Amino acid sequence: MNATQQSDPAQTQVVGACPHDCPDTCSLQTTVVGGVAIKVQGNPAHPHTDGVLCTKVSRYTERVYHPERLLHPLKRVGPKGAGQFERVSWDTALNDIASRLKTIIACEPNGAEAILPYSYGGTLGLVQSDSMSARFFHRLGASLLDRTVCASAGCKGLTYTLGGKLGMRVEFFAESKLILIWGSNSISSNLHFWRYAQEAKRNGAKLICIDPRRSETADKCHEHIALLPGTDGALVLALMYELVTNDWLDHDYLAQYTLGWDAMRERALQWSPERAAVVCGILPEQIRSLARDYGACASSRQPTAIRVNYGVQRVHGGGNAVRLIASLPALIGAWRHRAGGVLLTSSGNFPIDHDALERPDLLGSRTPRTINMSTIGNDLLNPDIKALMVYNSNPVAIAPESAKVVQGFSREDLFTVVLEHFQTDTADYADYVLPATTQLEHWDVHMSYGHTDVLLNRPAIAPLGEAKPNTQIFRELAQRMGFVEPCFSEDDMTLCRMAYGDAVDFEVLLEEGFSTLKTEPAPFAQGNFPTPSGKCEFFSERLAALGQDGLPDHVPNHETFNSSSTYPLAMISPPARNFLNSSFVNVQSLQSMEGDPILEMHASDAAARGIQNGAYVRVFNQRGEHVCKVAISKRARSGVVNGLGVWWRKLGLSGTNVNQLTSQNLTDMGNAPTYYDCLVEVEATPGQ
Ligand SMILES: Nc1nc2c(c(=O)[nH]1)N[C@H]1C(S)=C(S)[C@@H](COP(=O)(O)OP(=O)(O)OC[C@H]3O[C@@H](n4cnc5c(=O)[nH]c(N)nc54)[C@H](O)[C@@H]3O)O[C@H]1N2
Ligand SMILES: Nc1nc2c(c(=O)[nH]1)N[C@H]1C(S)=C(S)[C@@H](COP(=O)(O)OP(=O)(O)OC[C@H]3O[C@@H](n4cnc5c(=O)[nH]c(N)nc54)[C@H](O)[C@@H]3O)O[C@H]1N2
Ligand code: SF4
Ligand SMILES: [Mo]
Repeated sequence: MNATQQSDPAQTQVVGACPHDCPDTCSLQTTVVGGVAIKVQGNPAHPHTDGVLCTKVSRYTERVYHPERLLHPLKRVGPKGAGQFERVSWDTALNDIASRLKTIIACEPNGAEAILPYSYGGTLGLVQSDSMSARFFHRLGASLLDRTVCASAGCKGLTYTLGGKLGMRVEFFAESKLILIWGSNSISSNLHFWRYAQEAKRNGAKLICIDPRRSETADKCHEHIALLPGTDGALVLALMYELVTNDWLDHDYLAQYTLGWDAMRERALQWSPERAAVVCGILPEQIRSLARDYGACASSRQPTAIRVNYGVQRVHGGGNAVRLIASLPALIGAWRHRAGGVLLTSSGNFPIDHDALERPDLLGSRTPRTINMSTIGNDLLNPDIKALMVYNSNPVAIAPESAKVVQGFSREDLFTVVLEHFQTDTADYADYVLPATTQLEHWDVHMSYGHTDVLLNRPAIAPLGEAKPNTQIFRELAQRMGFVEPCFSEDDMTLCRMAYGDAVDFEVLLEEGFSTLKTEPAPFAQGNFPTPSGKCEFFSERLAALGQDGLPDHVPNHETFNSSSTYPLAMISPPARNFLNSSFVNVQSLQSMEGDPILEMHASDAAARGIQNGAYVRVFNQRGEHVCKVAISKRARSGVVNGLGVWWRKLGLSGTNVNQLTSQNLTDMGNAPTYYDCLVEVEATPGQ
């Protein structure tokens, strides 16, 4: 089918791409009647999507035509946070924003560095995320943002060990005989991988889930290992111990294609299953059995695969945990088979021309400071940040340690502009809120971090109200700032073509809507790791040169689980299935499916506190408190509570969400947040 097809003249099918921060990057097919999108479905012609979308995006029209969609620029008229705004024209808003920015630049000793962009994964489109916006901020000389809030610990770990953000191709999981699903609730957050895993299961594969939570995915696996959060490193070291002591190793692979094996083996031999079991809160026999399954591959040459996801790296030792997990396939030579190895992210395959899109050359000789988005709570306490421009993100809801974040956003001397679809928790603190288009209303081009296809998004409908694409908003602001460089007048189609340059045939994208990158089926079958040594690096010279441990190790949590401490429960806050981070929380049908903000709790932990199923509880620690409804459930193991996230604060039970409790402590690598490294106590609220 053509990317835009009209069989019935009144009805058009438009092929697009899902913009959300999800590894699946589905191909969308939108049915448009009389200029109105009536249905968004999965494109049956795109193999990974296979005609299926998740529940959230199959309701995308509810989000696009939501009665509370922002359709006009707004100016704040009440106190920050109160959400009182009045409608203004685009001219008024943009002229005022430009003049405020000019004043800040002129008054500040550090000029434009007082301006900070803040953006993340509202859309993963290469054009609507960082093209015109990046050019604008580079031209200004604004502070740079370190975009660490999700994946940087794991990506660093993966890159030190394998050399890049690379791994198995997702479709080959269908041929694997053993799949470890590690820190991933795939049914909820990586549905189209799960479909390949199901195919493998039907062909006799064994599926083992490693996750503190008994997730929907764990329910459907053959085995579930419910370790304590942040103890994956200890588990891997003990697996290595078992692989070594039983000689379930591919000696040839280790000798030819790895670096630092002798030292790695010595370290692993410090970790008997008994020792690791105490740290992980599981039984030694569970570790032995997992090692037997994994090691069986070395002798039988059966393809053995690991789907590790970002859930393992939101703790202090997240980078080291990913280094250790990514090392495992080399021990048994799993990389020899295309259906063996590990996949965390496939994003390193995409030949994106970031320099053309983002134009860092516009900085000239200036070297602005870099601000870490994960510590925005602390960063904003610095009065040197005078203006904040937020797009594609909802930091007041998603950043850790919300009390500090709210305090920063409340600063009277901070000028805040938010580009949004909705009046989010963050938009409530804006001086100006600017209405942005959704994926059905703009052009974009996409990569994926879960498969290897490039996708094009065609607009299906005209922009609603006065909404404009992010690119257009920054173009118009650039004009008002007096930026005359030709790159500020390039249109979205030019930017779409520029994203991959000659590396991808744009005509194929226009015709089909997607195009598959050519990659090696078994990229590391004969080494060829893109590391400095060309080998899988157990030992990293690059880390050692930074004064760090060159070998991966188990790095304990900042907030180590201890049943006798003041805060004796470990809280993790993985995604609620029907939300995507804080997106979709305001879509009524999806919110109804989730009900209230839920805290899953093991029966023994609830009983010890006199808490009944369905009770409203106070979850608290030294950083704050948050009210949730308790679900006494087998999904929680003892000692761990699961606060399903990420609600809008104002739609929760107490005007807060789980991030009221999380800390701004960072990971061992990548300066990322440690959302799942968080101790709390729980008590029934009065009257329960
Ligand atoms: N429905 C839905 N889908 C999503 C998202 C969403 O919010 N909702 N978010 C999207 C985003 S931004 C991302 S980054 C991706 C990936 O998002 P991920 O963060 O990988 O999310 P999950 O797949 O839920 O996997 C996290 C799993 O890790 C488990 N976990 C927590 N701590 C640990 C630990 O210390 N060790 C181990 N082994 N497991 C742990 C949690 O219980 C959970 O089941 O998903 C994307 N997809
Ligand atoms: N406690 C806890 N906190 C977490 C996590 C967790 O597991 N637990 N997960 C973390 C992770 S993995 C991530 S990735 C972050 C995600 O954090 P964010 O990237 O901030 O994601 P969202 O909360 O979905 O907010 C995205 C916002 O962008 C807006 N948006 C979408 N498209 C566009 C557009 O085209 N233009 C503009 N201007 N706006 C648009 C949406 O309306 C939405 O409000 O959250 C992190 N926070
Ligand atoms: S599964 Fe992921 S990529 Fe596919 S429609 Fe849902 S959110 Fe989008
Ligand atoms: Mo994420």
